[in-house]
Amino acid sequence: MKNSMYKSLVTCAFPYANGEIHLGHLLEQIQADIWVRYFRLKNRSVFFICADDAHGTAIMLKAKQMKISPDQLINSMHKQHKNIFLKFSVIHDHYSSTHSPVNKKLCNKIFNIILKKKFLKEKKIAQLYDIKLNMFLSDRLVKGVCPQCNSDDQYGDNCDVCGAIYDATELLQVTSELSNSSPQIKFSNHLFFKLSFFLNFLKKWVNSGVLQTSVFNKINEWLTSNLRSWNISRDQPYFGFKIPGYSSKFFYVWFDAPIGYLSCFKELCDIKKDINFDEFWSINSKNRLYQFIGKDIIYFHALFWPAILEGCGYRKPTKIFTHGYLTCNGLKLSKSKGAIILARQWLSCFDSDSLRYYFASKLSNTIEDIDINLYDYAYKINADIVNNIINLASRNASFLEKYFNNILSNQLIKSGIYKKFISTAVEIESFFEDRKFSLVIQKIRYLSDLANKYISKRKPWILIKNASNKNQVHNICSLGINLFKILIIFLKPIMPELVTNIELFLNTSLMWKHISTPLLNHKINRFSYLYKRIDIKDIDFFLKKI
Ligand code: NOT
Ligand code: ZN
Repeated sequence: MKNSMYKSLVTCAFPYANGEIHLGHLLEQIQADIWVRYFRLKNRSVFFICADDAHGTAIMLKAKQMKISPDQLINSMHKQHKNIFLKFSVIHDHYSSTHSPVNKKLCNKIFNIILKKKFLKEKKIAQLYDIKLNMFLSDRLVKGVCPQCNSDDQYGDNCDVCGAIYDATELLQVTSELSNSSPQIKFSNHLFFKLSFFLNFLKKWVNSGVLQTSVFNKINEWLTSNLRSWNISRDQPYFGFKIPGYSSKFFYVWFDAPIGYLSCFKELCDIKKDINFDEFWSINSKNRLYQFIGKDIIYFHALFWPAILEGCGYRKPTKIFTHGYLTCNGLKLSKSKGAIILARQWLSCFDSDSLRYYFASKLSNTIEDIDINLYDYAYKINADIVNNIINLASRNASFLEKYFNNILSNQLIKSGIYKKFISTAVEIESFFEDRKFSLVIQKIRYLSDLANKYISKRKPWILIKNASNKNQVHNICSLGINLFKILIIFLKPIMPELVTNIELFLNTSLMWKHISTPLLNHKINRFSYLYKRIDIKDIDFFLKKI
């Protein structure tokens, strides 16, 4: 079957509800949104969903620190996150929360299935316990001396210096990050998901082309070592869903978050009555499931998640698309490293389309990190968008307005350049399909340059001085606008706001199929849309401010 016959469901990883959306989140969301918009441009049926990841210790602590309830915190974050995605033209068909009643019900259902099928075992384990605060401490809430290399200031899961992986209880001179006291070791019963039970299934599944090669290699390493059972329970106090039948235990946030993919879609089905949950999630679904994630959460998505789905008889993802980290001048953009740029800070100085364009110019389908540089960003927007693309429209539009009443000529000049644009569409199409957006941008840049050179060479501003050339000028400028129109179709998934304005100017709405049908004898509107040039001073100002 052709791609276009299937329906697709696209997901992004769920942002935690304890912090604001930053450029790192946006990289993934914009990557997915461009792909989804490309599908829509081709009239393919696609749904795009996401949610806030609303549970866990970090959210509980953050709410406490803010002196509000976790519910208040996640509700206000949910509004904020939804709003900011809209401002970047990242439009989900549904944006939910893992704290929803639908997710609670589904978590219980899935838990009961895996319990009944004996995929769970109970085990007593030793954990660090903060006696001042009466709570167990997660790995990131303790620091101590590495048991292998003796480096101090290390977290409870692994050592930053020597790379050793250990249990938090093995750390030396350990202290609680919350109360600064020395934690005690305390025993507690926990529920473990027997991942090793799924070893053969996982080996086959990761080999079936669902992962990029580099991700596959990494996972394969994990699959050759023993798969450790996975603790899906947490002791109270915890903000999350209680495990049915275990009064003081909660589901670990990483148990209910992936289930959120299912429940978020279920909620969408309840909203839009014409989509069917089973049509997407039943084991023999022919529809596609594409999941965008960052490389830090591969383990959860390529091992636990498919194992849970397999264990409960649901379909598995068609593809998992992993991207690298976003860095700014080489620094990882994350709160812990301090090099964070918040989405809202971005909007205080720049627009959303320009970020989408710049990200696209950097994005490929690999897991390499993506380094951004704001001076490079300004240069690209000014050179590609303002000087090339917008200039192509404005210079041709000015003649059409002045001499031809904004009506395009009724014929298209037979020219190599038009054919070139049409034939490049085939390449661009395959770049979009493969998420090689940087190559899409390269081609757009090349074609817009070509189009401007074409116009410059024909010099309509000289030709028009002689009345007998009027027809020729009409044809040249109409071709210029038709070339521009094709570029705008290529840009539509990437810069939706700009393209909406351009569609008003062109007096038509554009789909992929319109690439090869030129606008002839067609009335366009007055060209008034200008894309703001970015001043280097704006960049200096922004960098000082953040
Ligand atoms: N909140 C997590 C994170 O690393 C991602 C959750 C992924 C989404 O930011 N759901 N699942 N699985
Ligand atoms: Zn060490």
